[in-house]
Amino acid sequence: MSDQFPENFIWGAATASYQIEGAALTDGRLPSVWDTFSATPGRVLNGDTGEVACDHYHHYETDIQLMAKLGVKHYRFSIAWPRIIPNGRGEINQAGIDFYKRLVDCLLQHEITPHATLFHWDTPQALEDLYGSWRSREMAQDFADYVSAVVSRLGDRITHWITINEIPCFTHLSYAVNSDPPHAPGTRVNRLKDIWQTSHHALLAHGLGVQAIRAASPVACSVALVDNWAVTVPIIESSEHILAAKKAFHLCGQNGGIIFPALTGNYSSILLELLGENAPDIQPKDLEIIHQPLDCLGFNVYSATYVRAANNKLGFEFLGLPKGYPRMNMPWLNIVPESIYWGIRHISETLNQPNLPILITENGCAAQDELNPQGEVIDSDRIFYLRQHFNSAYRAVSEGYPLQGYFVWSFMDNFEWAWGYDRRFGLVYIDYPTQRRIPKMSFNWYAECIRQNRVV
Ligand code: GCO
Repeated sequence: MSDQFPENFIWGAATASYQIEGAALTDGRLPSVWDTFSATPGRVLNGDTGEVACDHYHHYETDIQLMAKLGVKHYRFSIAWPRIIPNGRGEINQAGIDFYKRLVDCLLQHEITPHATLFHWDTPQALEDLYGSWRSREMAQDFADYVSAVVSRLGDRITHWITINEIPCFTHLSYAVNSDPPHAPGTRVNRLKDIWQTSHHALLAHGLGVQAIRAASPVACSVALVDNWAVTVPIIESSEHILAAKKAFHLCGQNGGIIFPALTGNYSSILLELLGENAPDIQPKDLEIIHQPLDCLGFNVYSATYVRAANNKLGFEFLGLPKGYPRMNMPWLNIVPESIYWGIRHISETLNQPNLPILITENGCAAQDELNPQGEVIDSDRIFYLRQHFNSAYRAVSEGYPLQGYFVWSFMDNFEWAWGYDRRFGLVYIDYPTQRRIPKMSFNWYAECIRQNRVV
């Protein structure tokens, strides 16, 4: 059991539109690339799609009542671009705006603060068809226009905005030749340069998006980017291995090519050198646009890589994991709770922004949840996972790092991308055939942590 977290520590839960909403063609929404992708045989496990998902579009009131029961005072969700501007650009769909108004009003009635992500991978299919979406620079401006449309209409009731969730996942994982399983649209781009160009366009969209939020918001608001930077953990906490982990953190391409430019205005020089002619084309002013002042940084973290000092040119080496290393129900979900602490410490120290508030915007795990004969889900493995990670967060807070809150992924089971409904990440179990919501044991455990404001 830890000591108490600071009094105003934010405890929340997170979801994303395509993963929970369903109602794929309701009230004027048009397909996103994920609708098309999941309708294509062989793309998503068991042929699952987000067409119905948790049908949150129709059950949002029940879901919010459950959130209130959980005791979270903050909820992170995402707004679906193809609900607001079904063709990606042009006409705004009032019914889409109205849905989010109802959702947010219901949250506010329950004294839950909304944190809205403006893009969580559901690119309008129309833009993919028009110009290959993120392969085109046009996307950045379309995104900014969409952001203005949303913020000018919902900014009276939402004051916590996140531009984009995890840039690598809808750029590199969506277009790279070797990504497995791929993400939508799953269009393979052969040139490395073209792949880096997609993430550059997404960064540009983020920068223009920040400007659009600040211009459109009728009230003062907080603006964040959510990233899943790669975390390097010293295998032993001695000065030599800590230094090695820090060097490795700097050298991860994913870090140098996403979070570095967003926070410093420059791609890491090491990455650019490494990429050579495969580096993206960067137009004058791009880096200035990308490097917008932020009020907060969102950190999505599930695992990490161990590093040790080594007698080689780099001064470090990444360590593979032994065969029996503990892992949750995903190939990449190795249990490395120190990821929370080191992820925060590296970013604060490396990027020289010691006071930029950080929120864990996602952490959680898939487990092989089953209903027992009494109709309960006793997910002690998820509790184990979360407890270790909460303790790591407590360490970061108690050492003075600017961690201000923690959103568990996910509030409820949902459509886990290429894994469909096969992997469950929720605190609430969804019985998909009946849409019944069943809080798991981890729900009760988290409720108690929130009540006591400490790890229990
Ligand atoms: C992510 C996504 C989530 C996933 C979660 C588990 O950030 O990867 O935001 O949509 O469902 O991470 O894989």
